[in-house]
Amino acid sequence: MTSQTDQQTLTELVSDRAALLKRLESADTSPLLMVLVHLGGDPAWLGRIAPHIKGPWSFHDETPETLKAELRTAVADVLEGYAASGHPLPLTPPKELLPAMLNACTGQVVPPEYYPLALEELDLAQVDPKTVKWRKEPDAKALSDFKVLVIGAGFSGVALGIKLKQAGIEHVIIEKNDEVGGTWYENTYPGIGVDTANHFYSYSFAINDDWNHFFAKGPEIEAYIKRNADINGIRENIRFEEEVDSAVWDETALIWNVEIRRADGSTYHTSANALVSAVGQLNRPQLPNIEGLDSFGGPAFHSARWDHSVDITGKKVAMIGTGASGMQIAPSIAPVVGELTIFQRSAHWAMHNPLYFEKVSDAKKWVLKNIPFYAKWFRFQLFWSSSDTFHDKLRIDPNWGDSARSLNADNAEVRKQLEAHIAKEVNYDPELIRKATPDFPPYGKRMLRDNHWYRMLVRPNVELVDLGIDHIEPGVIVDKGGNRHEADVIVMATGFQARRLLWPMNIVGRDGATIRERWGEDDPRAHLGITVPEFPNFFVIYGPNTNLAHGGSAVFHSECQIRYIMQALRELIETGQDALEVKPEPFWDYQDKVDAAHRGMVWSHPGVTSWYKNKDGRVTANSPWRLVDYRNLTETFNPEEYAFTSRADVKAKEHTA
Ligand code: N01
Repeated sequence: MTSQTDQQTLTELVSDRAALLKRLESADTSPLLMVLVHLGGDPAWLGRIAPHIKGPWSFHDETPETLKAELRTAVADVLEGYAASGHPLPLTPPKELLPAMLNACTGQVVPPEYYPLALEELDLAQVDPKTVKWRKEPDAKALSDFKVLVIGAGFSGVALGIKLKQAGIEHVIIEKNDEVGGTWYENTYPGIGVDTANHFYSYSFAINDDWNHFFAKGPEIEAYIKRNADINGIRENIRFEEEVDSAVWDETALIWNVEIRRADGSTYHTSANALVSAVGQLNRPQLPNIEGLDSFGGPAFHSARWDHSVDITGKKVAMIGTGASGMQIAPSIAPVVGELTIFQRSAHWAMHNPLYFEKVSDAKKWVLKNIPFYAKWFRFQLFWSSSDTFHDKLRIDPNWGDSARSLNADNAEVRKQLEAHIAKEVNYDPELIRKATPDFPPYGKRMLRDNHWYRMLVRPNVELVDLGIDHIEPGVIVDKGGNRHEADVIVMATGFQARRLLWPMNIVGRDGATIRERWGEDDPRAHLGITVPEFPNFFVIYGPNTNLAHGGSAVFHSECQIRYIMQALRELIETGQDALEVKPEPFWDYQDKVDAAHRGMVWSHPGVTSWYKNKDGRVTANSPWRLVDYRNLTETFNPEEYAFTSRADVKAKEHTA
């Protein structure tokens, strides 16, 4: 239950007061307090409980049991009051209380610049504020003549499909797999899961109060995407097992001509007015270039192409790579395999979170489902817990003394806590501490969740090798120290070709410009991460400089991009223009701003090597912005930053020529 609770449901909810009070025992204090103040409007409760909420996670709550019991009673009272009076529940809390509520909800100070974002994320009035509405009834022909081709039916492609359908814009989604889900369909490695809390890592327009875990495993997320595709009838627009080979902009017709390859190798052509890439940055596996890999002889596969026909039980498994994927795989397979040898090129930081392994109890699910507004406040609390509060910890303080190990005082404090965690988890083994502790500041690479990685390292059947791989021979991996490690299976958790964004597609824009020429092998750039000069009516979701590495949720980011793209499409359809193209000035101005911002962030730190940077050291993958900044940057499509063309203009030009 969220907001538009009908009278009958409310009456049922309060019909057994004792049962309701019992059920409320499973509620977390912070969102329950928000429900009370929202519905009851009494700020005194904030004053009483807020001092006990020490931070945004439920485990930061130190409210005494007696006070919690009072809170539950008050919530029951207020719900009973509404049930008895027949008054509808207010959709929004008293406006003047919102700042104090947000602060109490998160146990921190939420600055005013976050209020619009908070209201949007909370969507208390249930109007889906990120959905783009027509400003005037679109001309029927203009609308029916306009077609969008979306590449990819993953988390973002499905969301865009939903928004296009709602707007009545004709579209087709080309998906290379035989199912929706993208990343969550392709990655099936043991332990696959998300490290952003799911009640936030999900569509803002499809809040799910049924997650089984606070950090769900892959199949549950895949099922969520499928469910949303089904509920919204998205499948009928998807062409499965087809891949876009090339897309060429027709400068006369002002359309994209797209060549598509079917699974059987045959091809066909189609056209679209607008082209949207929803393939993301992490779609094409990066295989390591190691001498002799081809001669290994046994099964060797990438983490995103897990070969389930290979039984690893009791086998000698070698895993290369210790990033987000490796960190989930190794602890999941270590108890099953005979020996696990992990080849680590660099150690990664991983943070402990007490909720990481916790299941959402049925009792908690009941609260999420049935207590009005609770799920929304819970989502906002998680947004805050996982997002911009970390950003300052990633900024380089030019006067900081210990600059090789940390960036600033906050960052140093994080490092201290992480080091203490590692030491405890590896039983204070000095050799393991040395190997497992990164030599760069925290957040230099994605901060991982400790998936029992460190305690896995002390298992007798696990060896962590940090000498680097020299070469591979049949059945053996030889490290740079000359040590020979026998292996039956190699797992390559070696990441993706993020810098070669959109590869292997051939995208050809105006005047024959190709994306590969413009971006090279490793320098993708786009205005707001979305649009590219010389490539009219072309949009990228999860494009250059939009990867989130300080916190937040990729879903949040893609929703910002989708809103912007939908506004751009609206601009075309409503104004009768046929093409839009970002002007060079705003594009380059944005590039300069991104680069300048990155110079002060951890990813530019000289001690950090990662796929975030290209060979020239420019950070191409990550967003330097806080979520609130990016939301504000993309909130409103600015037509002044774009050049518009119509077919009539083209004809007139041809005529003149
Ligand atoms: O890939 P990675 P990933 N020889 O690039 C090493 C998302 N994700 O698949 O650190 C030896 O992070 C490489 O070493 P180094 C998330 O956005 C999310 O793990 O470069 N080693 C590194 O250790 C993430 O950021 C989730 O020195 C080689 C590892 O391989 C992104 O996907 C789960 C090597 C690659 O790590 C990518 O994560 C999974 C070589 N030749 C993924 N080449 C969750 O939400 C590379 N490495 C939980």
